[in-house]
Amino acid sequence: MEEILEKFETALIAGNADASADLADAIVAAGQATADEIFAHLSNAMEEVGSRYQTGEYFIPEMLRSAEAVEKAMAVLEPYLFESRHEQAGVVVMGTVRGDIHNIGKNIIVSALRAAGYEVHDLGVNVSTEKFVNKVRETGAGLLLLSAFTTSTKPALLDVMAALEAEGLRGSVKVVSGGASHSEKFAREVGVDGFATDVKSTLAVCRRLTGRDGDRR
Ligand code: B12
Repeated sequence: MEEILEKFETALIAGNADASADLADAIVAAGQATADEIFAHLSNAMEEVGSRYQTGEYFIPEMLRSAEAVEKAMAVLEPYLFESRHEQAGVVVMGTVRGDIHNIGKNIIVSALRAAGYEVHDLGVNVSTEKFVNKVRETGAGLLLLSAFTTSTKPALLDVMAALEAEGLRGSVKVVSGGASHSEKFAREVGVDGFATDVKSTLAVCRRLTGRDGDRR
């Protein structure tokens, strides 16, 4: 199994969408890999892509090809990952904040939360404050997860926090933020309830904040 997962990681790094989807099929057919193992390889691959970009080995087109490979693979893997779901863990609204279009890390967290049993309403990228607030109200979500990858997103995050307060929703929804170039100090300054850096810590924060019953419905 480990060999298929290694090949899967390599295909993602290479941005080979067809091979990634085929290997995802092989992972599903073998039926042995756990959700944790799959997410670890996905994250490793995208971290490697990020560092190749930073060292100048990769440029924007290569990153976009890897992003597409992740998307194609996730389409195959999501039903398999959901099979491990036993209970409804809570309702989550998630999106990347206004002015920011990064979505790879967000999509990984969305899939991980769904695999862990959360009902996730993914609003996409460059999401306005109004859209976040309306979705939280409409779904009765107990958790709002905000992805923010550039430091210039701080005003957008503060705006969401202020709007939740103004709309009387702050008491009923726990807010968690995360994303590259986002530190614990930054999260504290924004005033969110939790911060996390990867799949494992995000699931742990969500569990802690909801006590597994964060859903208000
Ligand atoms: C890929 C990438 C892009 C791609 C995005 C493609 C896509 N579909 O997402 C493209 C090419 C479009 C892009 C554009 C830009 N980018 Co860019 N990008 C990256 C890069 C290399 C990798 C990001 C990534 O996907 N990482 C892999 C995933 C798996 O990791 P992740 O995103 O961190 O997500 C994990 C965690 O953060 C966490 N997580 C994610 N979301 C959340 C949410 C919550 C609630 C929680 C708890 C956890 C959590 O879990 C995820 C899984 O482990 C990073 C550098 C880096 N090393 O991160 C720069 C980076 C984020 N980009 C950067 C910049 C500056 C830009 C641009 C402004 C570049 C430009 N000059 O045009 C534009 C911004 C456009 C915009 N308005 O948003 C900077 C931000 C710097 C800063 N301090 O603000 C970075 C850090 C690069 C750098 N060092 O300069 N980028």
